[in-house]
Amino acid sequence: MTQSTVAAPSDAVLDREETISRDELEALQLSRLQHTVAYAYDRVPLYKRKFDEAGVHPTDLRELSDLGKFPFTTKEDLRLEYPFGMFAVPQSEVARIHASSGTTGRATVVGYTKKDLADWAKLVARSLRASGVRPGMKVHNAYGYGLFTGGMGAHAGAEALGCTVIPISGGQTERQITLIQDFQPDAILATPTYLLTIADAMMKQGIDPASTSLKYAVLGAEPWTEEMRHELEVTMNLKACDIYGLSEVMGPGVAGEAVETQDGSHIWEDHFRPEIIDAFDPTKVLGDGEPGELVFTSLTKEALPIIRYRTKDLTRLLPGTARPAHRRMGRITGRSDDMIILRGVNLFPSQIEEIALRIPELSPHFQLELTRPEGQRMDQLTVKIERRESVTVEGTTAAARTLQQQIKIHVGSSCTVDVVEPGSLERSNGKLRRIYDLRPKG
Ligand code: DLL
Repeated sequence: MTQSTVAAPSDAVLDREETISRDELEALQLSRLQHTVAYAYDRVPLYKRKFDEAGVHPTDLRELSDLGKFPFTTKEDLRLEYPFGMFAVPQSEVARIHASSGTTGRATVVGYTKKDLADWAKLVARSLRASGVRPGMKVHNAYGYGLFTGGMGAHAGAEALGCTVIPISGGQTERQITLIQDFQPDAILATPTYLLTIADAMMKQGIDPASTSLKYAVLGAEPWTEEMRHELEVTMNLKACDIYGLSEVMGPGVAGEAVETQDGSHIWEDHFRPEIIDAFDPTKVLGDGEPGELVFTSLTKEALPIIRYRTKDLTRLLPGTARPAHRRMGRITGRSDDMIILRGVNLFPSQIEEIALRIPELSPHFQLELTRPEGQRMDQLTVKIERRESVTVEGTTAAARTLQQQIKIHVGSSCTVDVVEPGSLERSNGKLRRIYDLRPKG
């Protein structure tokens, strides 16, 4: 099989805001934006301080482009205000708290009022529906539950859509497989690399991953490529769509992809105003189509209004298609803080994924190791990648050379390729770590 045989489902009833004109949407954005900046300024001391320092006042926002006058918010701001300094409502009105894992510093804490939770569920429901999920379907939710927004965010959205939710969370892969076989779900929600782990474990058990009941997968929380989509769609015989989001802005469902076009996630612009800025010169707001860093301003959030949040995600804005008024985001090439700079060349793991998956002998399981050998000043990149089960060890020599050459041609970096045995690299349980930086610190 060279492509999935699952068809896009028949039409669904859409939210009114999904079908409005761009003009109507922008008028709605402007009034919501004016409200949000005033609301943030009045209720959150950090915003008052930052706006005053920048010499801007909420009344300066007369048209959408005036947003560019307002200061950015960063993860650092949320960390400094830890835990609840960014909240715009008294704690008694906060219905739920989520937080980032805090592996790279203090956790960032976010809060939601009851209305925020209802809006969030509505937007996840909208995203799932766009990706082919329908009321009445059984949905296997393998995003992690807990402080991470993925599990509970996806759960509430699937319930709001009218699905039967199976809240398995991430991990316990053997059990996931048993439940997929016994409960016969129609859709699965997971990170792309975790779905790969599930497919891989099925094959090890002698189960054909294409034989399950799954027809739709809604995947996100980490960068993935068109090549990975193809891999998963063919291996599992399903339609795989993207879902994007981040906790500081809401969680999953800030943007979602339509199954009929599969051309990038539509940003739900009735709730979020996106901008693209030059990551190196943030004073420059870039036009649609130009690549840069994605910035979001929330338009309806009560507990944690967020103004011009710098996501560090690198992408571009594209015109709406399946939902014409809502612009799409291109695939995220990577995060500016995930970028490897190797002897002056910028490199992202997704570029390696794209190239490796075009080489039939190589599997999608790879990791990148950065080292600086003793006595040398030059950093070295080693791509460790598993061969496909069906290929002999001898058959991998040419594949390794091809990968090395293709990386040199398309990325511009010299690297070493180490083809390893199937199953020898660590498998994903959620967001997969691709980069192992083994260079001496300091
Ligand atoms: O990962 C929320 C989420 C959960 C989205 C489930 C989709 C599905 P955080 O843990 O705050 O929230 O991480 C947010 O993950 O800034 C991106 O770098 C990355 N990310 C999220 N979705 C995608 C995606 C959730 N579809 C960070 N493609 C973001 C690429 C993504 N990267």
